[in-house]
Amino acid sequence: MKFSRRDMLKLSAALPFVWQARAEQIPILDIVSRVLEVKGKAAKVFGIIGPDGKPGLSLVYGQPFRALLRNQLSEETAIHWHGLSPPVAQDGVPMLVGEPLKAGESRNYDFINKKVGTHWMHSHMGLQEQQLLAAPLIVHETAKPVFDDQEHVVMLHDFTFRDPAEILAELNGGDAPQMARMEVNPAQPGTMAMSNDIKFDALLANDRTLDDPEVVKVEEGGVLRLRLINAASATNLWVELGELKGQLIAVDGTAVKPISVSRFPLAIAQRADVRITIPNESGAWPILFHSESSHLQGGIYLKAGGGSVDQIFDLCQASAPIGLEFEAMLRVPYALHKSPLEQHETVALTGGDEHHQFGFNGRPMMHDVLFKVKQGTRVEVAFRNETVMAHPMHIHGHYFQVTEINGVAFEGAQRDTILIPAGHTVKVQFEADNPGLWAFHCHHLYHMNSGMMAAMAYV
Ligand SMILES: [Cu+2]
Repeated sequence: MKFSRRDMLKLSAALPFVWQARAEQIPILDIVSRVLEVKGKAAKVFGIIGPDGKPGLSLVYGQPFRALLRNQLSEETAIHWHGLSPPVAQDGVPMLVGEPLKAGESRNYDFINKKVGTHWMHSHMGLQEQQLLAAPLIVHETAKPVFDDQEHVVMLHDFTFRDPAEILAELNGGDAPQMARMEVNPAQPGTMAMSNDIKFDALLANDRTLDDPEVVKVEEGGVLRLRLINAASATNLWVELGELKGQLIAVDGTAVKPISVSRFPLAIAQRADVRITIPNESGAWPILFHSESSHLQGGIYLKAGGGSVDQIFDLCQASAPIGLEFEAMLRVPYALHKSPLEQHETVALTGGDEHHQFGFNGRPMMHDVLFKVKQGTRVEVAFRNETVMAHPMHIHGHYFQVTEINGVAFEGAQRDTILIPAGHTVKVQFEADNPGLWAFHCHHLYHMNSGMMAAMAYV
């Protein structure tokens, strides 16, 4: 095909428009302040609104991660793409690499994304996560669902009307009223568990309380893929499917060998994908989320046909602390590529005195380097919890396999966040394949801001 000069002129005239159209396709993520009504009271919170006006962002596997992040707040922030493994400069931890996003500032993000699954984005700045500065980040396998008739994302938050800075100051000051009583774990006599050291006002599911729940319309006899995200700052959860049965197909966005579930734990920052077959009749079924070791619950309703939604109160019997029985049942569905295992690290989770000071290996940390890894090797980390509380441990930029629980080895799930209950030791292994200075921390916001925030470097 030959172009005439006239064609060339037409083409070059059209080019800026082509370029402009492509530029306009970059999704905009707006970090905003918003007012939420919780139990009849107004609360000022944050949020991240995506290009379709809904929270967060959906991508399709194979697409690069591209976004223009605009900070509409009057304070600085930093957004971490929890579950993706970007180059470290785009990971959103400015205390380690890069700069915070100043008030009114915009920034472009552009990297190759190799992950599918249910992920999320959240502030890595101060205590903003407690003020709901978080949103879903979903990477679909294909543009159209392959297996599931319908899908629904549920983001969970522990909510307080209080200023989180006040809560942290109170914890660090060792004020008694804020501290919950230690409860004995009936499943493991002799061990204590105290993960909910803060009293919350509500458990929100997609910003709603259980007395005014979200009602999701489903098809009689259909299949629903629930993508659950525990975005709580300090609350591990039990998921209760009630009369419904589900197949757990992924944790932290990564496939596991499917297992049947009706009740299972979801620790802080973890995600779970559950396929639920809706009964072949009209009805309404609650999916409930119980706070570990407290009386709060949240939930949503699935409704088919003319089912009626009953009122459920947001208080329930206190649930048992979360152990590792469920984690021990999870398996990777395929053989993993494994580089030679060259490095073994032990990280003791320590602290928890009356001033709520935590740390690793006996000392409080704030972005200190805990250990260094060599690129191209496989690294094992043993988390040994010497405190009386559970800690959801998160390593940025990498995916680890859970390989051992209290001395019992197995081919466990691939995750980015693992709960280490009090007194337990869990080993994980990962490929050191993403050079940088990476955050390595407890995802309990108040532990993280009380010394459980370290880093992992490359040699
Ligand atoms: Cu912790």
